[in-house]
Amino acid sequence: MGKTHTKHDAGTLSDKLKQPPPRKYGVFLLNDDYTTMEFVVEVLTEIFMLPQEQAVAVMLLVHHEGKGLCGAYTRDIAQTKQQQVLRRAESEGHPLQCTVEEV
Ligand code: TYC
Repeated sequence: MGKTHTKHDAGTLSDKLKQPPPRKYGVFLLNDDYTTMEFVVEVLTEIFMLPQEQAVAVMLLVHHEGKGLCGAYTRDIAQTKQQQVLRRAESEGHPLQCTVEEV
């Protein structure tokens, strides 16, 4: 490891290849009786960048099963997506809940 690189700093490609792959965190939406289907589809297309058809499929899965995976990311990105969902839901008056867990 070069002198400017710490234990956690995979500076070069060769350093990076020696590191374990980054852990992945899933962002999940939870069902409720009040959030509109339209709003959930909007969240899935605009925050998780799903195509419309896939967004509708995930929304319906959450509606029927109670919980569904929107995407898997590094921890920082997963937590940012969760905050974006919660902030948008609260500002538009929806009780939509969103969780992050290691997958
Ligand atoms: N169950 C909601 C309804 O019938 C729709 C919904 C789907 C809400 C997914 C939240 O994560 C959710 N309006």
